[in-house]
Amino acid sequence: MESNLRRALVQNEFILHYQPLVNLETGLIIGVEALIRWLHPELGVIMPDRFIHVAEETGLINPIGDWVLCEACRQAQAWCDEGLPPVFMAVNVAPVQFRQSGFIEVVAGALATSGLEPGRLELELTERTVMHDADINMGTLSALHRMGVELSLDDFGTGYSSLAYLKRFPVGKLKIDRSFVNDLETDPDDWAIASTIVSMGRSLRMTVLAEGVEKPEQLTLLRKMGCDMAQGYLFSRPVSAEGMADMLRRQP
Ligand code: G
Ligand code: G
Ligand code: MN
Ligand code: NA
Repeated sequence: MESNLRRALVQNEFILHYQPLVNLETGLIIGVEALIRWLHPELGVIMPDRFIHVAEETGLINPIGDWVLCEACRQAQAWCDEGLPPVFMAVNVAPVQFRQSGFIEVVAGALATSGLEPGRLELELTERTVMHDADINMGTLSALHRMGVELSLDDFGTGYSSLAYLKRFPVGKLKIDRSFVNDLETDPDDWAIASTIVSMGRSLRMTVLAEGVEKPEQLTLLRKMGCDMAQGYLFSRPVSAEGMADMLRRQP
């Protein structure tokens, strides 16, 4: 697997798909999340769940992650140059990648090469990534924030967050993990967790996004709670760059 991953990188076998991030007040797509896929010459499409952990264990996540950042920024700027409605680009960052020395330079390089405004890039970090050695991470988070890059906490609610750090970190968005959204309309505990995250986010002046929204009933409840944004199959599955461009083109 490791040598296959190395070859995949050299031979350009990775591609990005994109999933819309929707503003619940306007119903408009205001951002997209980049999600990697491996187009294996013999095996076909391989999903990230099957190779990201190997990439993390072998350190290959650094060059792969660098490629993702550059490609996502390039694509966001290309859509903008085509005259499509402006969207921000959300990119997942693995713990190892975030902690590599020179991560800030990689981000700066991706922005400089693509010409993308820093404020249109959002880095998705997990609680696990930022809360581990929180004091050390504060420096990296602050530097990214000073560059103008947006930060979000992915899979929120599944890790452990210190509320003290949540207050201090320059993170602007919480992404409610989809495990709390799955049964939102039938499980009162999930409803309670989701609405607590929404209230907390609002109190801390953060944007809250619900992941994994599949049913209109879930969307109705999230709107009532005051959730700002949503993502999920109800709106669209992750699609190719062309598919995403078509979706943006149809939008006012
Ligand atoms: O793409 P899919 O919808 O199957 O994603 C599965 C998992 O892989 C998710 O947890 C997602 O965050 C992760 N993932 C997808 N693309 C990337 C990427 O570019 N980098 C990292 N580190 N993780 C990714
Ligand atoms: O961990 P992260 O949130 O980065 O990864 C997003 C993952 O969630 C991707 O694998 C994406 O395909 C998946 N996903 C996005 N929307 C939905 C949804 O509505 N339902 C389910 N089950 N998965 C979703
Ligand atoms: Mn994510
Ligand atoms: Na997530």
